Amino acid sequence: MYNISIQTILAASVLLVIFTWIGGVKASRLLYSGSLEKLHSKTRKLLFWAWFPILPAAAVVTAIVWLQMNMDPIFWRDRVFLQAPLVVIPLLSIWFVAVPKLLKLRSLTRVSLAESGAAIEPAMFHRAASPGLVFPYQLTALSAATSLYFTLVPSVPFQWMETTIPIAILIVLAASLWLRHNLRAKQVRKATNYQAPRLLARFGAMTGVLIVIAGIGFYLFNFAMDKSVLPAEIDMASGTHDYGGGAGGEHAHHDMTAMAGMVSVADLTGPKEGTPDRHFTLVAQKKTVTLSSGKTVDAWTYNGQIPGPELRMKEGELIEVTLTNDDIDVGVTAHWHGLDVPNAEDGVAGATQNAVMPGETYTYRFRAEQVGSFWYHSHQDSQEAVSKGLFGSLIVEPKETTDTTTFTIPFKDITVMTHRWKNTFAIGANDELDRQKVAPGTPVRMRLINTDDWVNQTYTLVGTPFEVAAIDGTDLNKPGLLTNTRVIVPTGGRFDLTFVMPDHPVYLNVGTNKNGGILLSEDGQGNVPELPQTVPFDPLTYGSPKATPFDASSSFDRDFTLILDNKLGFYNRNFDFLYTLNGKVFPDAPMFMVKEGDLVKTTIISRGNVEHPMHLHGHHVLVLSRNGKPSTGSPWWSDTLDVQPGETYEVAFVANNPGLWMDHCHNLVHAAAGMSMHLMYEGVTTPFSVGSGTQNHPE
Ligand SMILES: [Cu+2]
Repeated sequence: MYNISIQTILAASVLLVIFTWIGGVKASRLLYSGSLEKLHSKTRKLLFWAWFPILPAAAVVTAIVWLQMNMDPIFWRDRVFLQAPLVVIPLLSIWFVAVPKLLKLRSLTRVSLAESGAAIEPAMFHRAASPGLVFPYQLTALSAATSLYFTLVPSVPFQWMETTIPIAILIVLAASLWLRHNLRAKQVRKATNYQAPRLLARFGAMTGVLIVIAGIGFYLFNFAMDKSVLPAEIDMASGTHDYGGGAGGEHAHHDMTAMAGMVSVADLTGPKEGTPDRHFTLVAQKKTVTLSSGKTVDAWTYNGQIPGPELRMKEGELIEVTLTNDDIDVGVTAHWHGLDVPNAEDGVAGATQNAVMPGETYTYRFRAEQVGSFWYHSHQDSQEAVSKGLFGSLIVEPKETTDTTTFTIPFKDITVMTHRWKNTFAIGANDELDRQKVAPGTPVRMRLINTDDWVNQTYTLVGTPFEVAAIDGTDLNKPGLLTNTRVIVPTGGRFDLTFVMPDHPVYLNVGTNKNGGILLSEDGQGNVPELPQTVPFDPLTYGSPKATPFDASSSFDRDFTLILDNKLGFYNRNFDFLYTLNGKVFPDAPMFMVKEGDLVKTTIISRGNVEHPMHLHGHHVLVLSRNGKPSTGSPWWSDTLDVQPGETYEVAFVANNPGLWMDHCHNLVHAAAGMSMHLMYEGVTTPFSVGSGTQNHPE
C-alpha cells in the first residue's frame, strides 16, 4: 500500500503539471481570442481547466493523507508540509480569484453575443487581460512543477539549501509572471483600440523566453553533471562522519582528534603464524563454461568453473586461501560474505586491500569461527564480477561431523546456489531440472544462496513439511514445521531448509518457472508436482525466543538512523534515479562512527520504491523490530537484511570487530550507482583508496 501511495503521488503529480500547464497557456491566450464568439467559447474551456486539475490534485492529497494516517512522520512530513500546500493553495486561488472573474467575463460575452454579435468591447479585453484571471492558472502550473520536483528529489533528511532553492526559484518565476501580466494589462487598458499582437511576434517572444529557460537549464544540467564526477582518489577513512546519538556520541569527536593509538586496516589481519588446517587455491580466470543443457557462458571464474569451488571447512580451523589473478583485467578480490573475519581479510578493494591485478597473488588467513552457509565473491567491480561468475559457496561445518541427537548418518547436504547467466537461470551450473537420489529417512539440509543481482528469489519446497533451520549462517532457535510456505531470499542472503526425506519425491521450485528446481526422489525418477498456494515465510515471529547478549531494552551507545530513498540526479556524470542513503550517494553518504565495544542500534527506514538488501560487512545484526512490531520468534541475526518500501527495521549489533567495514545494498547495481557507505571504527586508518585514479573500484 505504501508503494501504491508513492507511485500515485508521482503519477498524479506528473498529470497535475501537464493539466495545469495547459490551463496556464489557455488562460494567457484568452486575450488573443480575435472574435467575440471565440472569446465566449474559450471562457467555457477555461472553466473546464479549472475543474480538470482537481482530479490529480485530489489523488496526490488522498495518497498523502493515507501516508499521514498510516505511517511514521518520516514518510510524510515533507509531503504534508511541502508538497500538499504547493498542490492545494494555488488551486484554491484559481477557484476563489480566477473563476469569479471568468464567470463575469463569460456572462458579459454571452449578453453581447445575444444582443449584437458584435466585436469584443474594450471592457472585455480588460477583463481577459486581468492578472487576477490569468496568473492563478500559471501559478498553479509552476507550483505543481515544484511539487513534482520535490517528489523526484526529496529533501529528506531535511536540507536547508535543497528545500529553499526550488522554493526561491518558484517565487522568482511567479513574481516575473505577475509583473508581466500587470504590464500587459496596463497596455491593454491604455490602448483605445486593442489589437492582439501578430502570431509571429508572439511566437518570437515565446521562443526567446524558451531559449533563455533552456540555456539556464542546460547550464544547471552541466553544472550538476560535472559536480557529480567522482574524485580520482578517495580515502575511505575520510567522509561525512555520523556519530549517532546515544551515550557514546558526545565524546566521540575528542577521541578522533587524539591521533595516538591509530591502527591501520592493513594491520587488522587474521593469525599470521601457524600452519593452516586447510588451504585453498583460487585462480581467477576467464573461461567459456558449459551449463548442463549445453549452453555456454563466457564467464569470469575461480578455478575455471561456475560457481567457483565450494570451500568447506570446520569450525575453529585456521584457513588459508591463496588468490591468484590470471587474466581478469579489472582485478579481483575474495570477500567472505557473511563470515565475520578480521578486517584486513575482508577482501574489499580500496578499503581493506588493493585489487589483485593480473599476475598478482594475495593470501587470506582467518579462523572459521561461525558455523553455517556463506559465500565468497570478488569485491572489485563486484556488480560485473558477480554477475559473470566470480563467486562460490563457503560452508562451515560444526566441529563434530554430525549432531547424533538429531541426525543419523548419512546426511544429505545440498548447496542451492542460484544465479541468472544473462537470460539463463541455473542452480550451480545446472540449467535444467536437477534430479537427485535421496533415500527415504535421510536428513536433508538445503542451503539456499541467492547470488543474483536485484532478484528477490522465491523458493517453494513441495512434498514435505520443513524447517527454516538458519538465516544468513546463523541457526534459528526451535524452528517450527512449515508447509505451503514460500521462502524469499534477498540477493546475498542465505536460508537453510531442513527436513527428513519422505518415501515420495520432494521438489524445491525456484522462481516462477515450474521446471526450475531440484527434484529429490529415491530412484532419481518422478514427476514435478503441482505447486500449491503458498504464504511467504516471515522470520519475525518464527521459532522460539532465546536469550541474546542484548535486546531492545538495552542501553545503546550509538543510535543511528539510515533512510533509504530514491532521488533523480547524477552519479559520476550518469543521470538516473539514484538510490540514496540519508539523501546521499557515495562518497557523500554518511560514515557511521563507532568505538570498539559500543552497543549500536540502527533504525533503517525505506522511503524508496524498491527493496534494498542491506549488507553490513564484519558483523551480524540482531533484528529488534519491524514496523514497530518487536521480533518475537527466534533471535533473528542477519548480515543481508531485505528492507522493503515503506518498512522500518530496528537492528542492533556489538562493535566487536575493529576496522573499516562496507555497508551497502547487495542489489549490486544499486551499490554500483552509489548506494554504498561504511561503518568506521574510531582510530582506524586505511592506506588504500578508491577512485578513477586508482585500481580499486569495490562496487
Ligand atoms: Cu538497493
